[in-house]
Amino acid sequence: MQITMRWFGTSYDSVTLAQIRQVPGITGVITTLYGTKPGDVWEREAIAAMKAEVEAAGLSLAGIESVNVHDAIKTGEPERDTYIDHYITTLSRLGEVGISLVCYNFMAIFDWTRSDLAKQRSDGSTAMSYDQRIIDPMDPEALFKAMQAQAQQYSLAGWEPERLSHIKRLFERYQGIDEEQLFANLTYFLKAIIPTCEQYGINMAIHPDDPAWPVFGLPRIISRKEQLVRLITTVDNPYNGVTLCTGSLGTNPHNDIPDIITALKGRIHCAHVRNLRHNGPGNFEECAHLSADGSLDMFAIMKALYAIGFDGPIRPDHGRAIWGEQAMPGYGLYDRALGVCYLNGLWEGITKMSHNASNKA
Ligand code: DNO
Repeated sequence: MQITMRWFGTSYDSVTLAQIRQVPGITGVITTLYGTKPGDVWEREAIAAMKAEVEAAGLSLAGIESVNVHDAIKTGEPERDTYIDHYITTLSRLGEVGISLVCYNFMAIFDWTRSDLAKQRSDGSTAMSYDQRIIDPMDPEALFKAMQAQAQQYSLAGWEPERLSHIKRLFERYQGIDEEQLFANLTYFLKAIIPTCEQYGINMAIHPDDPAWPVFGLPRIISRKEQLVRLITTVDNPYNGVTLCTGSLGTNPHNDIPDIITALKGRIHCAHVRNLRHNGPGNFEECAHLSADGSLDMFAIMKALYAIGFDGPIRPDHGRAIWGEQAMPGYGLYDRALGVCYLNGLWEGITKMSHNASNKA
């Protein structure tokens, strides 16, 4: 596996590539081309410049998160074919520049959703949290505004201010789209782009729904094991894979993550590994990566990844805000760096134990 961190580019991130380089074991970053909207065709020169910037800092560009999918593709509107063509052009340019991993999601309207971006924790840190009882009385516009207000000056991936102005219209476009229709639109998209992925060797890694249940009555199709397995078997091509995000799948206590990892063997193209704490039905908060701080067994998760021979990029994910750091919610340097050290430690232990066991055998 390759240890990486997400980086939001020079203009948006409070964390620099030079800082990331000093986190033990990190050799690459996951980033995206800023200044583009879903549906845009990415310029080859801009992709190459982004890659060169990362490489000049002594890191590799391990993957793109995300090349976002235009709503017309998700809703299956007539313009979808044009936007799929754009997506294919972007993929081929990424491939020409040597990029082999693309993360994306197929969530309707909202990407990851939280009710609080800075919930006070008993250890004195703050972390992002979600409580369905807070979301229920809100309308989507109010949620959007609350997320923006709490994010202060930071731009939140998936919550770009320009989406707010047409949120009502977006909801209209999703009317009548149920889970089956959304799934059919996803497979239509994948079947169209897979030949390009094959040509350039690009792994597509869908990001699970976060939280892993419907919000505002919008359909959700990447929340559970059966849905993930259905996706990889319906478009049964090695390039059609998954981002194993423990913090997203883990929002639902019924999701057995090591079991999901085993079921997705060979199709997990990258992993976001972090912990969270369940506080009650529809209520969770993010926490330190350490197993003891949350509800997920991080050792079991890393062991399952090791057992399936996972060798893609892995990254810590949302951290707490600690030590007074001012940073984008979830994406400060300090707690994610602690997370990296912990994941490294687990992996080293698992690897050495397994080598010792096979030497004895
Ligand atoms: C949140 C992230 C998501 C993720 C996208 C992938 O922090 O995990 O925004 O990057 O859903 O398309």
